[in-house]
Amino acid sequence: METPFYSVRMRASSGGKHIAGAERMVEQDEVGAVTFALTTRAMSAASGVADEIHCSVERIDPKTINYGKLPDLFTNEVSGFEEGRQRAAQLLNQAGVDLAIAKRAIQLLADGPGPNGAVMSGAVLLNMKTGERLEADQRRGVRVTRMDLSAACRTQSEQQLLAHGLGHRRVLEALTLAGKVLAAPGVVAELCWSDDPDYTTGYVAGPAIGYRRITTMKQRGDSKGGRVFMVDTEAVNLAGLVMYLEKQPVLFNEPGRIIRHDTGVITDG
Ligand code: WAQ
Ligand code: MG
Repeated sequence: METPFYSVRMRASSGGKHIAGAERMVEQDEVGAVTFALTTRAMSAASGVADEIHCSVERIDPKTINYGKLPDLFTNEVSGFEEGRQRAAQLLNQAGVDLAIAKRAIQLLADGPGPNGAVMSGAVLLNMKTGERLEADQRRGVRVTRMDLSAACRTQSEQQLLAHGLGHRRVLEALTLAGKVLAAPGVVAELCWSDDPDYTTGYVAGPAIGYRRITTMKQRGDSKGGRVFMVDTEAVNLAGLVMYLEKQPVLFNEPGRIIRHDTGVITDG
């Protein structure tokens, strides 16, 4: 019998406001340690003292898992957030999104995409042709879950990233999430930057361009951020896409390449 996997998910809130979330997909003997690690992390979240932490463990049938390769990673050094956002618009455009829609996506994150400029706990789904928002709940958005790296791929990827000075856990987490999103039917591009006021690096990712980090997407101290997935609604049915993003287990068993400086060359994978 194949070894079962378990989806371990954590979300923490303070006064009803989402402050932290993370997830892993691991084999049985790691469930205890991972639950401990995620809970500990929620208790020490920089964004506030959690008054509620939910940690869930769910068995995954190994036959339902999709396997894949992580996207290639590139870094764009920019001098400030204005240049960063300009670069993001160009990259989104390279990924296949019209400049006007790309700018709308950037503005959404700059303003805070939730009600009254709030940060969402999940992502915005944006119609890449019309700029129309497609997510059912604009407070929560769509949360991508059930993705991780195989143990061997994690070890390799961690070493690779560390060697390039990219050992911050956010990098591998974002790369993993982007990897699942890029493999989604109908997703043409993703735009992301953190809501953490001290973390200013963001990225643009697309099936055609890989994972393109941009060193500055906002000013330090700015606590807005989020994710926007740009969707070709002619290529996918919305319910199917949301189902894939929220439910389909995806495990990466092959690391991508790390290219220190983005030369603007588009790779084919
Ligand atoms: N599914 C959908 N959206 C999510 C998820 C998820 N699982 N997790 C977070 N988000 C959304 C939500 O709106 C957050 O406010 C926002 O993304 C940012 O999340 O290469 O750390 O975890 O140096 O703060 C990117 C660059 C870092 C990493 C992104 O995002 C690098 C980051 P955070
Ligand atoms: Mg955050």
